[in-house]
Formats: sequence, C-alpha cells, structure tokens
Amino acid sequence: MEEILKILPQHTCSWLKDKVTLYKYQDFWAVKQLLEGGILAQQTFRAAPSDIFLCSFPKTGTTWVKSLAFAIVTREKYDESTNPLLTSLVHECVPFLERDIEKIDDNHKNSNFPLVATHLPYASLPESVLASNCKIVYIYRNTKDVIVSLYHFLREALKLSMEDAPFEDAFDEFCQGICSSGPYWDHILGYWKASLERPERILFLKYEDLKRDPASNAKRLAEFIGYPFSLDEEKAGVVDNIINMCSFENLSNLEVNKTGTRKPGAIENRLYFRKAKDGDWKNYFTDEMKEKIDKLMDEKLSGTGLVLK
Ligand code: PAP
Repeated sequence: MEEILKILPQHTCSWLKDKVTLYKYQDFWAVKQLLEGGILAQQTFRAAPSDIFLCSFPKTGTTWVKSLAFAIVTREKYDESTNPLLTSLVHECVPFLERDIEKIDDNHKNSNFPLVATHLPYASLPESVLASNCKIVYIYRNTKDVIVSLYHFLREALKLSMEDAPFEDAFDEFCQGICSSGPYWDHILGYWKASLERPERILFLKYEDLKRDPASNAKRLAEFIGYPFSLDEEKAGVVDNIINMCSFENLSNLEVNKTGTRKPGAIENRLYFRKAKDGDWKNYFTDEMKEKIDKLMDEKLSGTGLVLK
C-alpha cells in the first residue's frame, strides 16, 4: 500500500491548516485511510448477488438514505422502539465498504443483511460489484449545499474556527475538484452514465426530492431494493413511521447522535446532523461564487441530461 501511495499525486489542504492530505488515485481524491480501504476493497471484495449498494458523494444525504434503507430492510425484525437506529449512529448499522470490509464479509457468511455503503466513484467500485447485478442507490444534492456541508464537517472535525478555516479557500479547492471523493461532477456523472446504460440497476435519488416528498421517495426506494411496502403496511402507517424515525428532527435529537463519537478517528456523531436545510448556501456564497459554481456545474453536466437544480 505504501508503494502505491508514494507515487500518487498529493494535495495538502492549506485551508485546513495542512492537517489533511488527499491522494489522487484513479482520477479521484481521497484521504489515506479511506483510499487504503478502497484499494483493499478493490483487491479483495467479492459482491454477493443480494448486496444493495448505497453510493454517494460525501455530504449529499448518505446518513439519511442509509437510515431509510436500514429501517426498510429490517422492519420485520424491529419496531419503532427497538430499532438500532435509536441507539447507534447509522454508520455503525450499515457497513462502509472503505472501512468495514470484514463486517461485510461476516454479513455475507452469517446473515443476509444486504446493505453496503460507499463513497467510491462508480468506475472505482470493485470489479465484482461492476460485474454483478447488485442494486445501486445513488443519492445526490444541490452542489452549493454540499460545499457548505462539507466545509463545516471538515472544519469542525478538525476543531477549527471559521476564522481559522476560510470558506473561500474551501470553495476554491472544491471548484478545482480537490476534495474527498472529488471532483463532485465526475462522481455524479460516473453513476449517471451507468444508470442510463442500466436503469433497472441504479436508482437516482435527489436529496431535495426526498425532503419535498419523503413518502413517495421512501416507497420508490423500498420497491427498488426489493422490499416493497404492502398496501396493508401503508394503511397501518409503516411508511410514515419509518419516515418519522429517520427524520432529521428525530435522529439529530437522539442521545447517541448528540453525544456519541464514531471510531476510528473519534468524529463526533453530531457532526453528521448539522442543519439539513435546503439553500443554507445562501448564508455563505457571494454572487461571484454562486455564478462560478453554477457555470462550472452547467459546463460539466451539459449534454448529459442530468439537471442539478
Ligand atoms: P456523510 O457523507 O459524511 O455520511 P451525509 O449524511 O451525506 O454525510 O451528509 C450530511 C448532511 O445530511 C448534513 O447536511 P447539512 O450540513 O447541510 O446540515 C446533515 O445535516 C444532513 N442530514 C443528516 N441526517 C439527515 C436526515 N435524517 N434528514 C435530512 N438530512 C440529514
């Protein structure tokens, strides 16, 4: 692994006071720990046909979609008072390919728990995933809110104040494509193009749509991953209960998510639940920044049929 890392282009994030170094591998950037996990997954991971991949760029709604998918898949096992989501951070409930490969292997051997999450770009997924018929759910979000969310997450994880970590510098790096799993546009387009080729295999969910109409989108998600809600369940309020349990208001107020920490790295769980507001970017962007990122995304996505607005 050291030999591979040694020859990769590196970038140290000066706006984070040089505390984070990113490596460029297969056209995306990643921190050492996640890159090592990603490479290990590429070398050793064998997908099971029943695996369901929850794929996302960081800060686009991963925590939410993982919670919903977990609640949907386990709804016969747990009710609203016994669900592990109430006592554990969802990232402990749904394994992350770049970090929890042993846990996923155990799930393959000992249970039929099908969910696996990843931030890897489509083209860098392990060969066995690309060659399989596994379902893939991809969540994406308004670019400007992603930038703001990522900015606060990294800044707070490193305990830097807004004065210490200038937003403008974080924005510039993002526009250069330099951020974990970035460039964002390549990440979305990789999954988007794959979804055009095999629409039955990849479901695209938009964070803003999920917010506007959680019920229809939760039903779409359940149907797509092979755990559809029956009419009786709908009538009994199962969909609404799941949506309420997985809502930002509920999850962010749970003791575990207010005071717990995620290992390794001791990241505070509360950092995964900040504001969950559409359009928070308006509090941070100048007109020039808005124009720059809108133009950049329009250029990158032009002709692809994908519209982010
Ligand atoms: P990750 O990639 O590190 O797992 P991810 O969950 O994708 O992060 O993104 C975190 C964002 O989702 C945060 O947005 P914000 O910074 O704009 O506030 C977080 O608040 C939001 N979020 C977390 N849980 C939920 C939820 N249940 N419903 C809606 N938004 C949520």
